[in-house]
Amino acid sequence: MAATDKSQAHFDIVVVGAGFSGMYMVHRARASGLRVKCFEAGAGVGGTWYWNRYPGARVDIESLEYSYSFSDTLQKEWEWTERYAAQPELLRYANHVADRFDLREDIAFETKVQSAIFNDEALRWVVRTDRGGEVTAQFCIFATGLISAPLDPDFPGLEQYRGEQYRTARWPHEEPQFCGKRVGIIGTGSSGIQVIPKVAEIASHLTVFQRTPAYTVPLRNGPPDPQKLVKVKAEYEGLRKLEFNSFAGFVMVHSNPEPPPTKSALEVSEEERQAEYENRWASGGLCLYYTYSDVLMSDAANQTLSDFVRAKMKARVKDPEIAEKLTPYEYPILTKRLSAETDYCETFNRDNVRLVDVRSTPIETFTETGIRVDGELIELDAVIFATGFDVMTGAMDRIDIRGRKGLTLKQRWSSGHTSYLGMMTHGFPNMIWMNGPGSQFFNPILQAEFQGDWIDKVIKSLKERGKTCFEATEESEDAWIRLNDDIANMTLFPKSKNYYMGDNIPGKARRILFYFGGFPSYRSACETAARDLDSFNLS
Ligand code: N01
Repeated sequence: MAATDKSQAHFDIVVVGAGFSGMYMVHRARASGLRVKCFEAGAGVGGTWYWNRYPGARVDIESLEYSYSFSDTLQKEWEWTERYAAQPELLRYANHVADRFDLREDIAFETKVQSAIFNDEALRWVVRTDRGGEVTAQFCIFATGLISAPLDPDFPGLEQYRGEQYRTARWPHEEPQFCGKRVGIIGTGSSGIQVIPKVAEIASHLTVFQRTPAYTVPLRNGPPDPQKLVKVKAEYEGLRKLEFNSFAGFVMVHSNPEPPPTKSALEVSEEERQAEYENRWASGGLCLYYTYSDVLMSDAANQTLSDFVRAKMKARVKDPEIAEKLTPYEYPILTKRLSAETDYCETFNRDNVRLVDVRSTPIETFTETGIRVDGELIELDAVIFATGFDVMTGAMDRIDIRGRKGLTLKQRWSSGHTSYLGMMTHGFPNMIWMNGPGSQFFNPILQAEFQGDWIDKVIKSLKERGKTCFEATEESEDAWIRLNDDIANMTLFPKSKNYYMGDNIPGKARRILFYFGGFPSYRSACETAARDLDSFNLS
């Protein structure tokens, strides 16, 4: 634990968070000669990959793509050992980048930002930390992560429970020992789906408490294809161009999928549609996002893909009753994040694994020794919570952030988050967030690079005009939010309960948290705004 920090200093930029976004921002700012200070709550860099170190944690975008593009030497030299890197390798990569670009010297670790308050007179942000430190900065940048604020487990009787408790999103550095133990896992989103097969292999018995079954697809991980590696490294720039011109920032370089068909799923024959789905399925991972143009827009088109995946899932599970319980029916596929997995469905063929449906019979209570459901006490030595996050807004919401005239961000967002270009909000001058509410749904590392460069460009522009502050106008922000809502309303997202709409947080206003217009249009909106600065109040 570092010593208490009572230092006071002024910086051009304060960055909150040293995950992939914060690390890039530090690098970018320094390259432009700006004085930058980054605060990070964890003891190391890596953000998501620092905290989520549970067994099975792994990325579902190919690592050749889920990696920085800003240094050609870095991307050519780094050797990924798997198509989809596991958490330890991603964390090694983050540390390598921090070392190679000397980022640590500007990062204060184990230091949590408690408040960021705008001083109207000095036109500066005053940032205070839990170590007693206070710094000021012209720009305050939140790189606090999009899926980084885990929900605290909230179950009746939990305080009585005497067994071990773990959260996937705050996994201990010392690996828990499950051998010979009866373990329970609550939650079957992407985290649960990754940890369940791993714990099933070790524990004497595993009970999975499932509320909503998820659509899952095999990841088909493996070592990178050596020929593919040579090809990608020879033409990395070309791959990055393709990614930045794609909708979501990844093209699945190993699977080399055909571009998404521009047709409707309903205008082709049953045979053609099945062949298309089979082809994507065989490629693995998130390839099903590459099917017909209307699977996220039309109920009937979506139904064809939902039915396809349900049948695939059922075929992997021996017991038809368990297969039925595991099969999702209550929401259209892709309106919750598709979970790419390894051996998830097969895990329920094991004798030591039991699936408990807590939708029809919810968890009644925890007791000292386990969990009671439907009148039955299930005795457990350990419970793992994989119960999700307060997505996009949660990490910033947990900090006391105040803009002009003391307006808190919580007040600003009380009837629904708002944002301009997914990076800022009116009333909070020179405050910018990365990969936060209203940002394009995109490969987060590449989006961090784009947004970091954009921030740098705007800062330079302000300087050239002799200005200190920029702040989104109310009108430009309203228009951005309306656009986000309009796009979402053309899709099926509002038709299911999902965290994209804020539905997993009681009381959170329902509004799409991402821009789903595709990266090219997002980039164009950002570039226009940076060019003429018309959509900002400058002071
Ligand atoms: O969280 P989630 P996650 N009683 O919100 C259940 C990324 N990610 O950590 O759906 C019982 O998806 C809840 O049930 P329900 C990825 O973007 C990526 O798994 O609300 N159950 C749900 O099953 C992902 O989408 C990777 O009915 C309760 C689960 O907990 C995002 O992070 C890996 C409950 C939460 O699922 C979040 O995934 C991991 C209760 N009281 C994560 N409360 C990869 O790259 C909640 N649940 C592969």
